[in-house]
Amino acid sequence: MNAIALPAIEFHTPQLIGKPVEKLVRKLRDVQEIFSNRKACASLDPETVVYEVESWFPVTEDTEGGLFTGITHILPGQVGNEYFMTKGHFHQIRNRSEYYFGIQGTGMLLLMDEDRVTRAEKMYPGSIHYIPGHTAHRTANTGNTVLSFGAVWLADAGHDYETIRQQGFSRILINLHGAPALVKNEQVPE
Ligand code: PAN
Ligand code: ZN
Repeated sequence: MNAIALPAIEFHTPQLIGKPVEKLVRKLRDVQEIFSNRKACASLDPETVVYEVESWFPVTEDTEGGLFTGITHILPGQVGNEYFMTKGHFHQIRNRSEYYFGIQGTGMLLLMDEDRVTRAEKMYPGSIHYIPGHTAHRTANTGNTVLSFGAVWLADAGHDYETIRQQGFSRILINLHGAPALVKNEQVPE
């Protein structure tokens, strides 16, 4: 008879638990350059946690066809009128796609193609988002509570943060009179 085992990992909303989950904490001091308003950023405590990522890597990064999973938790907050958000990236292997799914809280997923056309999708518990290849992705917490979302991506995708660090997104998400608005990023070329 075959042994029946518990799965290797469990989904305990909203946390990934079990071995060997790896946890990454991004504080304001780690991500300060992603925010447009540097002055507002400098007035906040650099030790403020902006987001945390819990990931499970069941195979090595060079495993073609392998999958990784993780949960990101973005704290509520703003730098000036810009919501707390992730660094954002293209995948190193550009055609690698990804799924995101909303677990708790509300937010927005920014998607920018290689022609720098940016759109946004609302995130909420139960929302599912297909991120096509060749598309940079960044998430922002637009609510007053923690935004948690799951992700599933290809193990060999890799993360290219440098392109976004240099060129930014063509649009930024700001709190305009109490509601999220996707507006032109004046600090980068169109
Ligand atoms: C996600 C992201 C996570 C954090 O797991 O890595 O939300 O965002 P940054 O990596 O942009 O800081 C994912 O998209 N993986 O591919
Ligand atoms: Zn990704």
